Amino acid sequence: MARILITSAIPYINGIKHLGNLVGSQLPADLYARYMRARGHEVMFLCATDEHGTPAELAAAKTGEPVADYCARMHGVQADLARGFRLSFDHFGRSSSPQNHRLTQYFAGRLAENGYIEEVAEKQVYSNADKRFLPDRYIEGTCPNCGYDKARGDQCENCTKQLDPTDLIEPRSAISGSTDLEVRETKHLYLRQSLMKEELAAWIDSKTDWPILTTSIARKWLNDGDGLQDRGITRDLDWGIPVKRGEDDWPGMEGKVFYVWFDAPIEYIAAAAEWAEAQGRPEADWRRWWRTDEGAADVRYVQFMGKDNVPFHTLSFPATIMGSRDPWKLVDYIKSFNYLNYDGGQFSTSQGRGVFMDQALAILPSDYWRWWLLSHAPESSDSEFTWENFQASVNKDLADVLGNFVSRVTKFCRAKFGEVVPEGGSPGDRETELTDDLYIRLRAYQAHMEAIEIRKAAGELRAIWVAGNEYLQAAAPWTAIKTDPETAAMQIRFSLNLIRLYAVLSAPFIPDASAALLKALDSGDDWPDDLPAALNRLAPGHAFATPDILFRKIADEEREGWQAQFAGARR
Ligand code: B3M
Ligand code: ZN
Repeated sequence: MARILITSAIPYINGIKHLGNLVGSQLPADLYARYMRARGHEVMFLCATDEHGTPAELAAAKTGEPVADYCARMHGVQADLARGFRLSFDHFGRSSSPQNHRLTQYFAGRLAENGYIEEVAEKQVYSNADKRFLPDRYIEGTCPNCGYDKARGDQCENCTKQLDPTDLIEPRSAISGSTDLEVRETKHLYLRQSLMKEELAAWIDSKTDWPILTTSIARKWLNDGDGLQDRGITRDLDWGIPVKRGEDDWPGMEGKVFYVWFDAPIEYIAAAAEWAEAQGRPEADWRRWWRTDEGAADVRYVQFMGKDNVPFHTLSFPATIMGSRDPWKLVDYIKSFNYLNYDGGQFSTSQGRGVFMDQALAILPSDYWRWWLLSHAPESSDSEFTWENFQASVNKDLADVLGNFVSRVTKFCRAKFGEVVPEGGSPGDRETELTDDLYIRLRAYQAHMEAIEIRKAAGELRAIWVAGNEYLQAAAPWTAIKTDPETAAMQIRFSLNLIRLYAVLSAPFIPDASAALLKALDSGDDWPDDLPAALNRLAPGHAFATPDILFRKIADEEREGWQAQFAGARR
């Protein structure tokens, strides 16, 4: 038994995530966590909401809530949706937690002690009325290029010209509207990751088994000029983790907070600490996942994320960990994803384009979405969601192949033998052949799951379902029963055991359907380590209940309706 630590990129707090976000991190991480638990490994699966930064402040300003209230509410919304999609986190934390405050300040202190923090003096706009420094996008004024009067300090929305706040004509505070602004000198902290370039490069080079997508992005940023520039890790915002050096105040850093990308990955660690607190467990229980000197040396740590998050996870966060010179666990494997597109374009949160998690669950249960998304995961390239493809996949894979097999077998059994597993004769050549075939397919399925080759795993699982259908078609117990009821009974017993096998193997992809099947069959979910034994698991005389329809088909009109409903922007 191994110990596996799994984290998914933590979703921003400002708004509900779309299906592209879901399939790029949380959902595949859940698949892997479920699979590893099913194989008997000890798993710690963590996620959280990413709550700091300007976007959170702006989103709260829009709804008129204090930002802390906004974040608490949206955390609840995201947690509910995660449950709706059956994401089996051991803990779904918050980057604004006291644990993350402490850890982030601790890391900053360690980095400073080890010479990896530089204090840099910068000139920045200060608002006397607001009594604070203003980030670029909190300054508004007239664009020198096009004359638009609501241009922001970082960019003009009208003509798209990139701006510096000092370029604006008649600049004013976006918070109060005050024009009483001045340029003041202020200090910021920089993480000197350039000092760790060699160390990071050697570390990346040692990861020969990582997906090309991950290492190519890491290498590009490592080697292409600007990639490993020292990064500012502090901001002039109210909402965030106050800049401290461990537990001590940091002179000159009053009123400043850490940059959201500095504290967000530290939340992976903090989420474990939050988990321990929520469970009423001692500190040692979470530290054994994260400190190699306190039990984590044998932990395998796997991260899941979209490709845009790779630079932070291959360079900045490892630099934070390495620079602490403490024995914190570094990631062992990074599974990254390309983008899922929506019907000829991109999913877009800002434009409300595509299907969002809440909308998806309002239409169909989570298994339908899980199956489509995972079996079309954007692994080797971007992939595309279309309603036609979704309909075809659900109708064919889930309803025709898996669903039909289950209902034909159980209904036939109920009609001819009652709701108990019939006895019948001994399995023959056809059953042995299928068992041999399934043995090979099961090995392949397991290998793909272990390698986190999600599409291949889904393909193998589908092939395993198909094999059962073909068997049933060829065995034709509905014909056999007329002349040879013993054989028909054996075939049905074998097929009922196939259903149980399918329920167990499919659980990581479609957990609800799997649980419904196992409940109907009144059986446990132990993994088929011994396949022939697993196919004998439901013994003659074992009672079951005929399950309800597992998956319904999507009709053309329904699909067209959704197409029309989701054609515009989200309202
Ligand atoms: N919140 C971006 C995203 O949701 C960011 C990830 C943080 S991972 C530490 O894609
Ligand atoms: Zn302009």
